[in-house]
Amino acid sequence: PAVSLIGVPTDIGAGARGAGLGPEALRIAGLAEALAARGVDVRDCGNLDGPRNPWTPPEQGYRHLDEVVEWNRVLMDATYAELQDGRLPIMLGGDHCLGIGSITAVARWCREQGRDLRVLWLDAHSDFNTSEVTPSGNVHGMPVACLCGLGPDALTRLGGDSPAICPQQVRQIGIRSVDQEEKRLIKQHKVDVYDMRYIDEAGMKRAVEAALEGIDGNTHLHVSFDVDFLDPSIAPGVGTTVPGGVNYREAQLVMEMIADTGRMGSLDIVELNPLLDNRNATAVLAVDLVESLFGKSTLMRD
Ligand code: DIR
Ligand code: MN
Ligand code: MN
Ligand code: MN
Repeated sequence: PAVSLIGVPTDIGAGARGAGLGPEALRIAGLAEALAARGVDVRDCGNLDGPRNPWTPPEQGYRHLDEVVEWNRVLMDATYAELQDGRLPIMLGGDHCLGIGSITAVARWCREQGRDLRVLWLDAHSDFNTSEVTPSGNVHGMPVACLCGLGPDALTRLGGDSPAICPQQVRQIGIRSVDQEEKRLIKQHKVDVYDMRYIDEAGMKRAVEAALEGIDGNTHLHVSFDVDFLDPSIAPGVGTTVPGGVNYREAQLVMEMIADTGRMGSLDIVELNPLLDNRNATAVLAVDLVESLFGKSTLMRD
């Protein structure tokens, strides 16, 4: 396989500064080298450029909306270009608002290629807020809603058509923090959620099997990996930690099961904030998990 690393150094949609340093933290943790060691052809496209963070309060339910739109426009074009070039884009975030641009591009490409898109959203949060219900105004809490057509035109119509995807294409795993009104929206739009209670009761294996059900050789899997999916004890380098998260073994299992499908076509790694980290441990763990996503087995079976 051939992958392209796209650095998206922004914290424009987050509630804490520092996620903009995520791309460099992932590079320093050896992401490109780890993939190359697995025989992957790696192109590092460097970092995208976008507006600086004005760090102003929300206006009409959105913080930094114009800047969020601009970053996502730039990312959408970059993602689409790498897909057109036959490569698997890996977005090095950056906060999770970037999922709007990356997935809008992936959805367009899949439509043009006649491929079925399935989005796996690995996260502590559902990211399904709208300006009416958001408790924070931070757009990193809204990307799934925007992609499904709920949000400002500038974001829902980033790729022209809206919605970019429908809720039935999304599977969420690891969820344990959903705001009150956001919960109502998730139920109303019937998003398929495998929350921590499901994982505790049925196990991660069953959750991932259910989330991957129905995929076939024509499926493009987009994995949107928010590192707060992981338990804070193993992944402290994130602005919005939530206790009770996915442990190391469960995380490896998810990644290996995704690798086994052979269908992953694009990946976001988001919300990594090295300012809050412990000697870059979270980026190192993310690289370990990406190795598993690309077929490295925990038991070194190959
Ligand atoms: C919270 C936190 N639900 C919000 N969201 C996220 O502000 O909308 N934190 N995504 O990572
Ligand atoms: Mn998220
Ligand atoms: Mn999150
Ligand atoms: Mn591994």
